[in-house]
Amino acid sequence: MSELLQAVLNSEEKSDLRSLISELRQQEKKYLLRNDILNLYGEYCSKYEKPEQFYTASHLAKLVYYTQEIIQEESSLCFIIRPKIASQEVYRLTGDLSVQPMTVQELLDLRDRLVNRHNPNEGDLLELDFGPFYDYTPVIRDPKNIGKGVQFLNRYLSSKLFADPKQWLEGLFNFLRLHQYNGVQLLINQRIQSQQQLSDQVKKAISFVSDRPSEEPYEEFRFEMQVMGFEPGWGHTAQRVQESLSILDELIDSPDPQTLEAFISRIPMIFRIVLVSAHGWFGQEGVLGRPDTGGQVVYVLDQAKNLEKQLQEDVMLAGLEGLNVKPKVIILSRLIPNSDGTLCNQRLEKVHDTENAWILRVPLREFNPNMTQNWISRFEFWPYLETFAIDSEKELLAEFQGKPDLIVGNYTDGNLVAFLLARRLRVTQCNIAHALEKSKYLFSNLYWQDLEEKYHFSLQFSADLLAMNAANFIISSTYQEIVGTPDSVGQYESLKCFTMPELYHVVNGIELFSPKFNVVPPGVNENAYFPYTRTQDRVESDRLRLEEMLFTLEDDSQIFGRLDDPTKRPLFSMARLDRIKNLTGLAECFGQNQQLQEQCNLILVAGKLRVEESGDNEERDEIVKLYQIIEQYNLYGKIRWLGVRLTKSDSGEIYRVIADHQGIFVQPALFEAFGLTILESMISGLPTFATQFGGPLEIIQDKVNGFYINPTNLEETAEKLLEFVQKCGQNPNYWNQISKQAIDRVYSTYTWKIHTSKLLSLARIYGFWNFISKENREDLLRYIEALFYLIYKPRAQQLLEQHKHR
Ligand code: UDP
Ligand code: LCN
Repeated sequence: MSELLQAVLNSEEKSDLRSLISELRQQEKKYLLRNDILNLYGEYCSKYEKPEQFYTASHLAKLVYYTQEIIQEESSLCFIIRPKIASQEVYRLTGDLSVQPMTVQELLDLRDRLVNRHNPNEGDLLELDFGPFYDYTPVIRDPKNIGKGVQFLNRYLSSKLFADPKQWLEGLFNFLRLHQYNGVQLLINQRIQSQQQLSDQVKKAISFVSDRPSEEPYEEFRFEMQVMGFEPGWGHTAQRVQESLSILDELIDSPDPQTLEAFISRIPMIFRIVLVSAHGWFGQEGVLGRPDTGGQVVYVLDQAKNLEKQLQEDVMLAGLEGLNVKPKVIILSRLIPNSDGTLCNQRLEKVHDTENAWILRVPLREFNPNMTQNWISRFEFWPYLETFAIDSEKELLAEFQGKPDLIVGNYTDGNLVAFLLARRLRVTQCNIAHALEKSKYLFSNLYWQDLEEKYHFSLQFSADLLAMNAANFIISSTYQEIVGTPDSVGQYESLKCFTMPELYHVVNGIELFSPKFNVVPPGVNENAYFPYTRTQDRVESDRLRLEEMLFTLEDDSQIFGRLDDPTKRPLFSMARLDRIKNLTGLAECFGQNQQLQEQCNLILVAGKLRVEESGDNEERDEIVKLYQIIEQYNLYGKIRWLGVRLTKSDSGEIYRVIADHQGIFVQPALFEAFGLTILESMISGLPTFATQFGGPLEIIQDKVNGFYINPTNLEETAEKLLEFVQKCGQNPNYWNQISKQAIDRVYSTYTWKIHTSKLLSLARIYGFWNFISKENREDLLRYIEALFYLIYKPRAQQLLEQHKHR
């Protein structure tokens, strides 16, 4: 039984539990979430004047703290307890306070009953269980090591493999023979025919290169190396070749996991990468800030540029330049014929500042030109993914003149396409979620039927389950994206066990302890976003133009509001006008606090100014709401709302102009998966106040290089902002201090260089282990395929039929 419940029941706090339950029974709510439970407990303690110790440190306090949900039934209560990260226990507490553990199935049935969607014929509903497929793969034990998959895998598999030297050496030898570029053999050739020969020749080659000048270019001794059995790929100079061969020599004689990792990271095995970002406007100009087009596009573009750079560096270091090796990165997206002035109707577009990175756009088939010729909301995109993947496969093979070496999916749709492509092409699949929609909408699974018309979560959550289980590895931007924090559930964790009433029950949706998970945060484009103090890199005319645009320009077509006093400290925010971004919440917070209004102006860059110009449900609702708030709190003269689409360089300069005015960046999202704007504002030197719900909690260290806010508590948020502003008034250096620490935080932890070298190293290592251990995932992939055809596809087909009539 739960230790926490047990402790309460075995102490004198049992009677408190009884009275707390009686209070709870007065509540109308049948389903209490953590916040409701904490509030109830707080009220209980103050009503009965409980001492502080009882409120914070009693057994009951601990039970309350770890209880995520309570569901009220007629005569009993169901407690869902999360005693530690990534674990869940469920108990039924009866009226006489006896405790029975509940199975996952019982819990899911109970939830169905709660929404009157229970199927009385037990066993009638499909159960999805991915658990058995992980039974024979290694799992991490300690939750704090979740997200460090590759280190774990390396250690685990190495120890297994090295225990059988014969198998190990054979595997290594076969792996080395595998590599080619455009038909040209790399690493070793036919002159080396056995493992023994490999070992002998390596020693011979080491002694040969050791006698050469360390900086001698590889091309000058290429011929001698070939005679010994070695092809290009070991290094660009004598010294590098010697180092690589010495690592190999050590691996043959006395292998250990670190040496193996160092060796695999040098193997030239990745030259062609596909990054799938399927929905929305994918372009380099004029696309950001639209519904569905935000951080993912920024992330993928920056990632593509940096991957190319890293691949080029690796090619150079491996000594492959003489072979005319040209790494290629393709961003695969959809082609949108009616592209509203953007280049999204262009099949192929070169990525700026790269030699061989491209955006390849593949059109959707013309099921209904009204839909497929235009932008389609990400919530409606599902029916087109399979045919898009089939058509893209042909185009990719033609563009690459062969198969890619790695396919990276982005967001649910891109990840599903990545799965379909990787399955057909037999290529390593990597997933990046960006944001799992399930965490953004409360009860999105329980009430999926009511939300289906607008959001089609049945398709989205199914696609998430399929793609994440199929992926060879997953990269997440934060640890909490996987398993949350001690008091909040992670995004992947939320897909572990849930009900989709009348559709299916997920009893085990994902193995959170699997080594497939790796935390690799993104960076920020350091050419566009840099500290405001770097005046030599700033363009004076841009600064002046943006300063005018932010504070004084009168242009009703794209700017709303005139400031009474433009010199007041600006509170600034920039985001898409999604409900979850909560810019309306920020406006309300500002509206409610007179003192804050006296000290500051509020400046927002967001979406469109007019409902009729928006094609997105949530954006339209938010536009209406923002005007209502401005009216309700009479914010005229104190707020500016810019419905502008900025170029990349303008979006960088805008943060710096706000910093020139000693402004503050506020990110008030109700939930933010990661939050690139936070990196952008911090690197620019802006003190940043960001939501405590989601990724920002890991980016910012509270009160050191930024501040957390709880955007559901408007009064507290306003107070925090005001306190900071007042502190800056008393001590002008305070702003500078936070500003500097924010800049340092980004440069030390969030750079694309760190990201890409880690990503490529992961791709190589997972590729290596797939080859060596002949990991048999065919049963899992067959299960996933079956679910794709039996669940996903029929539902997608239904939606397509609806689209045909639009
Ligand atoms: N952005 C922009 N103009 C806007 C709104 C957003 O250029 O009107 C950019 C912003 O600079 C950032 C990205 O879009 O690079 C948003 O990324 P973030 O991760 O903060 O949020 P998302 O939109 O992905 O949820
Ligand atoms: C999507 C989001 O919602 C953001 O939180 C992320 O920063 C962005 O993608 C990039 O990963």
